[in-house]
Amino acid sequence: MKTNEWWRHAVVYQIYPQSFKDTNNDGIGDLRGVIEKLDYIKSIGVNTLWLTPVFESPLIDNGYDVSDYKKIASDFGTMQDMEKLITEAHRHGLKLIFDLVVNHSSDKHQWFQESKLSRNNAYSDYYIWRDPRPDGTAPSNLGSVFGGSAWTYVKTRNQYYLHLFAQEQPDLNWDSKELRYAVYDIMDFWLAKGVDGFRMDSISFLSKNTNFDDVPVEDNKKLGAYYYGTANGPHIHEYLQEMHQVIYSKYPNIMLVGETPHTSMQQAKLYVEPNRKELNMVFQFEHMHVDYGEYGRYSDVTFKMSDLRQSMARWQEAISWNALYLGNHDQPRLVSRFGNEGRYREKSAKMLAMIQILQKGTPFIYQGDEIGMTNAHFTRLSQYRDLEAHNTAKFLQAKQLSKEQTMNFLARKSRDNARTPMQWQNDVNAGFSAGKPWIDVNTNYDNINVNDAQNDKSSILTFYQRLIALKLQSRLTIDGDFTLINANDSSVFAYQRQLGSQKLIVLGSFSEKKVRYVLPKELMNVQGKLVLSNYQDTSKYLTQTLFLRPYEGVVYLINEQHE
Ligand code: TEU
Ligand code: CA
Repeated sequence: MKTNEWWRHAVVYQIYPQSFKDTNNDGIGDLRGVIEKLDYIKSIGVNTLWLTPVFESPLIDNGYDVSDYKKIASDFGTMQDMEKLITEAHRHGLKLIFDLVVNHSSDKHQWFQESKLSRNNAYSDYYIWRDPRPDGTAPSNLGSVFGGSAWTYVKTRNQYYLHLFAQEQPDLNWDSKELRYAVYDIMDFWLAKGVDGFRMDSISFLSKNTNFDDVPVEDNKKLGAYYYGTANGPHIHEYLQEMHQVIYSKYPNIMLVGETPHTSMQQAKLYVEPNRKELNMVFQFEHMHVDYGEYGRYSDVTFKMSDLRQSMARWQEAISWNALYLGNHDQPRLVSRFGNEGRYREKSAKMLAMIQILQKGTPFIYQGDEIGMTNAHFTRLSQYRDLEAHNTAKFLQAKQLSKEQTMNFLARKSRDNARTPMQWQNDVNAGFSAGKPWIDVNTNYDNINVNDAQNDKSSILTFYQRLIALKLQSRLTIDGDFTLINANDSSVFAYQRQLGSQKLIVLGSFSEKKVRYVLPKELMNVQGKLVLSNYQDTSKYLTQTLFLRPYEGVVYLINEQHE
């Protein structure tokens, strides 16, 4: 493996600092809290950290609205804290990637403060401004992610500016070369300090169709979806290749992972083909849409395993290298969404981890999933902190949904489910903070916490440690080909990884019942040895027919050269 391809052997732990560990009792997690927990993070077996944004920000969107890309938000700490974190992470043998949010900045960024003043100053075209329509209304019918129009009027310029997200998140104009090179300068600033790469936020929106004509409006909406004409626009690959050329020429050993919402497989291939020199991998969203309902993400639709399996397998077979994830700070807790957070929480969390991590690509583990943290089950709207939750509640109530239904949709799918404080021990505020946490702690910290998990050989944490060790120990699990097994089985998600004469058979039951599972004929009478299971007494050798218990996950190794 070429040294600069370390990301093929990376297992990444995503930290949401605001909710990770608070060391100065203001109820907000901070960088010193991350430093304090590096030993724990290392003990999981991961080798790379991804930190969500900690730069100066009004925190309208919890840091995804940056007002100074080269300063640390005082809520999270100081530049010295960050420099210490970089040093300490490396001392622990951990790479560290930052979250670069450059599709948009905060409206409090100095660039925007200047840009909105006039049509001809140095920053006038750092953002996307358009004249009002003759009747004074917005330039187009584009809606924004968080609800409402994607356009906001500014009197001083007598123009509207574009914001795909909140109005406090004006989109940067990537058609401006000065702006692009100002972003590369920010990347250089952090790479020079030793950062090992970036997760690039909303990167598929950087280049837009700039005519901004009206877009189609779905029947239950008043405005057009934010991704029409804005995702995977005309110059996106040109800009990423320019970024690659500028950045990699000076820092050849970094990792760039793009978050690419609303990106098809064909488009994703263009981002990750190595010889195109754009990104190493992308977070795509197809498998995150398997439980969308008539109002999109917020719904009470339960996913079908067959849809999840089909989507993940499609991307495994079509894309050379995938970012593997089932949860993050934008998604509900994976054990609640795809597993069973009640009786089979432990079994299903382990099985899901196995199915995710042993696929081909770089696994991303979100803080708390390694101990099986669940959705928050908030019962009051006032418990939610995410602007998306509050905007969604308004939207759903305008659609005449009952309060119960609205609260049910939020409880199942809100991003705040993944943003409740990390549960360290069975103590006040789960050991996260001695102050009042910025968001309620999940009430189940008494039996779901790191401390208990570390003292329990059969914990989800212990299983993650063994699973990550298995993932990293051989070329089979890194480079082996992926093939689905029994692609239509109603309960079991099964696949094999193959490299030369070695095969790894991975089987995960998504059923709460015991199921009978018969291996396909091509796997008849082969010698398979058990390497991992989430039950104690799984048979040591692969048999033709298996009886998988509720959420049973098993991994067998076949060495065909012994045949
Ligand atoms: O999310 C980009 C994105 O696609 C959003 O639509 C995301 O899928 C949505 O929040 C799900 O409901 C990135 C960040 O991950 C997210 O936290 C930010 O809110 C967003 O960009 C704006 O920076
Ligand atoms: Ca703090």
